[in-house]
Amino acid sequence: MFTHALLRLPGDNFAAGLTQAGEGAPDPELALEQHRRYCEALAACGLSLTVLPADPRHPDGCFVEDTALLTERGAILMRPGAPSRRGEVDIIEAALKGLFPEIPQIRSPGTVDAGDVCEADGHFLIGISARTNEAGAEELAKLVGDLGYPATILDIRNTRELLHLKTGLSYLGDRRLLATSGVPRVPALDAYELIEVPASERYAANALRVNDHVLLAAGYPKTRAAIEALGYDVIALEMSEFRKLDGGLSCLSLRW
Ligand code: CIR
Repeated sequence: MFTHALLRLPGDNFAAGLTQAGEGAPDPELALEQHRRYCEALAACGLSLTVLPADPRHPDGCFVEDTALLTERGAILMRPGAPSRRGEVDIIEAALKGLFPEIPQIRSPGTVDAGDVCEADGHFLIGISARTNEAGAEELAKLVGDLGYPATILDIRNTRELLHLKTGLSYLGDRRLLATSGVPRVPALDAYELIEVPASERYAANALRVNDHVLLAAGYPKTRAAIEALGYDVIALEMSEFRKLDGGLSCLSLRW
């Protein structure tokens, strides 16, 4: 069960964030409204929220999930692959200090965005991407290994539509993964039931199981129906403005 979440508001300069989506500039005010509804959804799932103010130095700062990996046994700070995002980690570190006893960090030359890390019941699937390099993935596998968790490294660099591994892969719980066809079918995935997300709905593959609910981007009826058919209660959220910055639903929060 999750009891808490950490988030950061999108700022006035949100539209200056990194993107390859080619879907136009996001509207910062609408982003703020969508963020507010996202916060309401987490609260409805029973979580207490800490919402940090926007940081004008970091237009991508609301995508907090990339900066840290939280596990039941400890936290690990990342070293984001995009130089413009490295400074986002300090404030998250300050917010997590005191909650987690010792927090190691990925070191240079390693880079990891935690959007490349999908935990499936204590097994950590780590993607090597345009943001997470081999040194970072290996260091992270060792760090989660120190916490007693197994890890599998997948190379997603050949799948252009995946910014991060979790862009196309989410753990629903109950040994079920939601996945697009772009995620390499490595043997470690055989331990799970794969719920395939159709190419036309691939943005919906980044979903978030929070306690008794699954948070899902609004507007993807086939994926929603597939998840509901498995018995999950879906909360659909408008994500249009975050999508314009390549942001998935899970990356707006850190949960513990
Ligand atoms: C970036 O390119 O880094 C941000 N504009 C979006 C990051 C989204 N992170 C995620 O989906 N884990």
